[in-house]
Amino acid sequence: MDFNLKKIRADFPLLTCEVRGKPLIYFDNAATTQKPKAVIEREKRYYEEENANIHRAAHFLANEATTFYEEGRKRIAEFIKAKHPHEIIFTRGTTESINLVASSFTERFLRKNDEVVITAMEHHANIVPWQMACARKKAHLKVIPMNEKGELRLETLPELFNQKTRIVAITHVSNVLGTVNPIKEIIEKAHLRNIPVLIDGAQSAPHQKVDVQELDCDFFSFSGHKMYAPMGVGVLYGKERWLNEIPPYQGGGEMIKKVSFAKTTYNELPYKFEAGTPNVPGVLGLHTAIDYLENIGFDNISQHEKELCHYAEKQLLALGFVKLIGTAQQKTGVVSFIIEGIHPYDAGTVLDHLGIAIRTGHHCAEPVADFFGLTSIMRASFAFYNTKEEIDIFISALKKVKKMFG
Ligand code: C6P
Repeated sequence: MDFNLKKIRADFPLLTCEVRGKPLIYFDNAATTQKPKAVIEREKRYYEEENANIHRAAHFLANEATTFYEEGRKRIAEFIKAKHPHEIIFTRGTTESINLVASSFTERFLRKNDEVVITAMEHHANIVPWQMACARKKAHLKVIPMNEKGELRLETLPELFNQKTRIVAITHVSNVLGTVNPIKEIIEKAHLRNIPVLIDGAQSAPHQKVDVQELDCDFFSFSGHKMYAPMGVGVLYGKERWLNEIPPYQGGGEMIKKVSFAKTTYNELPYKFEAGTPNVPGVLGLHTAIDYLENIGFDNISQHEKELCHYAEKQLLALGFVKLIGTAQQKTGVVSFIIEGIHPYDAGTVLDHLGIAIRTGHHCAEPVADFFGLTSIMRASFAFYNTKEEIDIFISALKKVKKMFG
């Protein structure tokens, strides 16, 4: 498909809205993306014409909803190139996907004095669940450090990946620094020691094509709402072997084969990990979002977003009063920065009054802000529907901010 920005923008109703009397400039896409009409319509159609619970009844609507839901699973398996659809577990989002592994995998495999390895640039969703698991099992959390550019210090891996390491959990793309980590290399190094690797793909799946078999990762997690799909639906991919070996995460309906007061046996994959009523319209919306994205093409998406990032960084540096946070060689999606002497919250508030949505704060990655000696950082994060003209308006707005506070 041609990359026609005007046509693409017309697909997103919210992009035509005004905020505080100004045309909206939405640069908070790493937090959540706007939804195309096709996704909104898909959810609406489900509730207007198809609503029923799945896997539970013999009637027409229930059968149809079950078919659509399972077609969604197949589509997602194909999208990330999983070997089997039953390696796709639907969750509420990346956070729940990681909590599932941190709970079930560690229940089965983590013992006293074992180690879990994460990195210095993780979102809290890929720190806290592991801390909780380590506390439960009296194990230790180890951290791959990073340098001032926001790149992982891979020379530390030989020491960090050792006979006590039970799992490595790393982000594919940092939500604060935009760093694209060399996960294939890290996975290869971990596998040399038979250590499984979980990838937090929350910030990569919306921007680049993912092939879990090519990466050879053991687990991969992402959120629907960051890739133009509804909130409340996410994915955990796990290799069949691991999913078979680890215990269920939650108990309830659908995840069982047979229940008696004496004993319960569990369902097969993927249902063993899907207790209770799932987010059926969310899965249908995610299916539609993936069709939409693949129709635009990930090459077009990556190229346009890279151009936006480079353009924004160049314009920000040209201002002369901005410091970029995160200058890794391999970056995507986000541009974080500070203005010396101006609190990000003040700057963010002025931008908001000009119709520009950016995020300020520690972005749920407090250790990253700590590393740079900061408590708050400004972040502009882009989607394929953003434009260079929007960046120009944003840069002019920052000049106003500097005049007001500087
Ligand atoms: N980051 C941001 O503004 P959930 O909330 O489960 O959909 O995703 C959690 C999560 C996990 N890992 C990474 C790398 C993330 O960026 C996020 C979410 C948002 O940066 C909200 S804090």
